[in-house]
Amino acid sequence: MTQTEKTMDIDHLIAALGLGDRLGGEGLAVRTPIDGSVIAHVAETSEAAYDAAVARAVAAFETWRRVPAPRRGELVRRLGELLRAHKEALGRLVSIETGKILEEGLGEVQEMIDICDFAVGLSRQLHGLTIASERPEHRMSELWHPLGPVGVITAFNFPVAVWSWNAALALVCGDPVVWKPSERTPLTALACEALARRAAEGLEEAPEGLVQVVIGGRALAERMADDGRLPLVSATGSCAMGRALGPRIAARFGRALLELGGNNAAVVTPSADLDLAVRAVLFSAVGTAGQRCTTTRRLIVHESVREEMLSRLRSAYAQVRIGNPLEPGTLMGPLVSREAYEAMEAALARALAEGGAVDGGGRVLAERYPEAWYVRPALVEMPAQTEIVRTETFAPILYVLTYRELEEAIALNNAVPQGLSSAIFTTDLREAEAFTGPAGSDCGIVNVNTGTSGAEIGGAFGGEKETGGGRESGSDAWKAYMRRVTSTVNYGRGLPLAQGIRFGD
Ligand code: UN1
Repeated sequence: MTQTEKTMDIDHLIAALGLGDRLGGEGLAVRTPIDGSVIAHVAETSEAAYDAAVARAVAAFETWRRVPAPRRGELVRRLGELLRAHKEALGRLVSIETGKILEEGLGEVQEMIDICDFAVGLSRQLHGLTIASERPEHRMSELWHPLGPVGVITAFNFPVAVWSWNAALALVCGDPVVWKPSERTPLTALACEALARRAAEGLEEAPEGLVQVVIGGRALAERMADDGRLPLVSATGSCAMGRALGPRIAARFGRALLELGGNNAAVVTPSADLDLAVRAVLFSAVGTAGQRCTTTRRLIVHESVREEMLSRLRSAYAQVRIGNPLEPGTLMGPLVSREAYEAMEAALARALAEGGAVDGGGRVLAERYPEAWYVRPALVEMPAQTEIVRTETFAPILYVLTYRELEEAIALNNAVPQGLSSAIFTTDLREAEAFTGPAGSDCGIVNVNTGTSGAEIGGAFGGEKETGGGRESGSDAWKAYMRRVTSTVNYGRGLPLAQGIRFGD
């Protein structure tokens, strides 16, 4: 695609998605990783504008929390319809802003549509409990009420889906959303804000300020972490980001929902269906150019199938078409930035120094795209799980380790600081159950015969240890966006006290 074509394409997308009013001027330059060119300028949010945005969210909460939850669901239903109508344009913009292939850009929008559908159903199912009281003529119950404005901080790699997991739930739970997207991907965020605004138009009960985007970097994230008007801050990004923000949120007794790094392993056992395992590992290791928090970064393969698995993987890797993510047939687009490329190169150098055998890596397409960072994915055979293997590098590097006994594989899987996702490839029921059981993988996501990435929205998404412990998206993740009330009602005339205490009678 030539420069002119791409510019026209962007203008067309900006018009189609209705995000024009926040663009232009001297603000932040937004570049596409596809060729490194500047595609737009976006104004950063000043301190005063941020304060005004949160004040609007606080005011919106006053109204929104009184709107019946199924009517709140109507807003999210409308948002889902608009996302359906704009899937092509938004998916394309996701690809342009992140560099992920179009198929994945569209998949990301589908993930948003799915969570909207989920949240609409949820809006009629924010169920509490009835609890047996120990006292006569008493009823105990648990109620769930809206919490307040939610701060959402998202990363470049899933610029809109992760927001939607938070926003769709927050909105039906009665909470306005103040969203700080990655500085690299403000356009898709502004597009979502515009769609959410349109969804609210015509819905009488919806106040202004339910969904607002604020643009900025670390200082803005810290301001949100410190802001007592945001009872919940949901942040997705690196472990370092979580380490910086988590204690600040805790210091004011705010709630943090953290979804941080992953260092996900796939265990390939002697009984594995290798055709399936190769395809699954390829998608999870190479997809999104290794820039998912769920990317497979470690392959723990049984010694008896190691050679077979590796030779099949090598030929699969050789067939991966690397290039412009908007072109049909491309499987791997660029890394997001020069820094990402340098981090990959540094990791490969360290792997070499730690005894690894590196196959792949290195820059490609530099002549065609001098300002962009396309790389070959790397397979790295390691003698042991050394320090670099235990480190998350956001790039398509797959470290290969060997094991003999399943316990050893499970121990290797667990011996990293992160605990997001994991997978085992086996047709042996005992092995599958051992891996998914209480003494198995210590991750939040534990899969059998499917890869570590590409989770559906219906399950709770998140992980343990340095991954941060938060759960977003499906299952009962909605409870994080509400406050729990335990209520005891005495419908008798006496005053029996709990624990049988008699007090002055
Ligand atoms: C992320 O990389 O932060 O499971 C989210 C997956 C996607 C979400 C990844 N559904 O790979």
